[in-house]
Amino acid sequence: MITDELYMKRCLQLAGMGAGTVSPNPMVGAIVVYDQQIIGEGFTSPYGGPHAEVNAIEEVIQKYDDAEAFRMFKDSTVYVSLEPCAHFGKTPPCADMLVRYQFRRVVIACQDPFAKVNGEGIRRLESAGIQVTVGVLEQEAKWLNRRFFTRLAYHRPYVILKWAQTSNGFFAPLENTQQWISNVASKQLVHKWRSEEDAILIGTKTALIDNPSLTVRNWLGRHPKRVLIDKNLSVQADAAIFSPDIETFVFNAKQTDWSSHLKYIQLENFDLYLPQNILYQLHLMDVQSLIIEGGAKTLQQFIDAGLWDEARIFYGKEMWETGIRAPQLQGKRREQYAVGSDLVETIVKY
Ligand code: AOF
Ligand code: ZN
Repeated sequence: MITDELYMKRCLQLAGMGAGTVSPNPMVGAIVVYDQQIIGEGFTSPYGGPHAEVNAIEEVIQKYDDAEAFRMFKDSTVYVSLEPCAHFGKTPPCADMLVRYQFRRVVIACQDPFAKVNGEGIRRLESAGIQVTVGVLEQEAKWLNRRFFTRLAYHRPYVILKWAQTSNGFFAPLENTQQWISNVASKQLVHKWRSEEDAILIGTKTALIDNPSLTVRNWLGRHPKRVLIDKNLSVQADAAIFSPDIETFVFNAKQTDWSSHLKYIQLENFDLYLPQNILYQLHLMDVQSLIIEGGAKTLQQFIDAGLWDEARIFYGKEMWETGIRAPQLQGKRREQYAVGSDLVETIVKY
């Protein structure tokens, strides 16, 4: 006997296939189950495209003729990892479509907090006489879409801090150098991480010293938008972060200028509430997640403001006598794993 949880697990797997392409939409997975068999699977199409439920149902319609599909739907259950939408956005309401096909039952992992949905999808299904179950693998579904839920709850992007340090807690041996992630597997992992977030941020010093391009090269995926903190515009035009293929947002105290791929955003009272102001501006641009790759000062500013959700730390084997101390973080969950020759730790704040 296949349980609701097992079917929902498949929905979460399908949802994850939209990672890096659906934002700022949530990643959603859906399946159609008839006579204990999955007859259609779908996940959210790249941003602006059809929702998961539409793709799952479309797969069934492709396989059977219309009359046959319609007959099966009346005895089928739809499993979906987020409440079906009830609004006309870029696509028509999924809840209305499920009602139209007269599905017998709909199982939902969690409610959609988006103001235009927020329980209305569930109400529509129920008032049409469809049997609805809500809350199957709810925590897992919320974790998967933590970026989406953070945006709706706090009106800011989900923030991931990333850095490398020595095993004895040094971030850099002295001013103007940095601990490098050297092994191939770790580098690839970092590029995969970049491809999963909407934007990537560094501070002035990191741009000047490391000259990173912040692109995704060792993994197949989209480049995040690049964000640079550069109060006095001291990073030169030929810096790798300014390469013309990708947009770069430069938060500074001097000018606003959107005329090229370099978008300069001037902040008044630059040093006052800097992390808050940056996150708010990014939120207005639909940036739903941000990975911060240093350096020490930038990371510390976000930590001091309490504006982080997750940290991913690489521990190298070196032991230095002195240097710049890496940040210390308190989190509710900590997990460690080995990658290549490195140890990686994930700290989740809540
Ligand atoms: C679903 N299934 O697969 C997703 C949903 O502009 P639209 O039409 O794409 O709507 C975007 C909103 O729809 C988004 O903010 C979220 O509330 C919901 N996403 N809903 O039924 C899906 N991705
Ligand atoms: Zn929908």
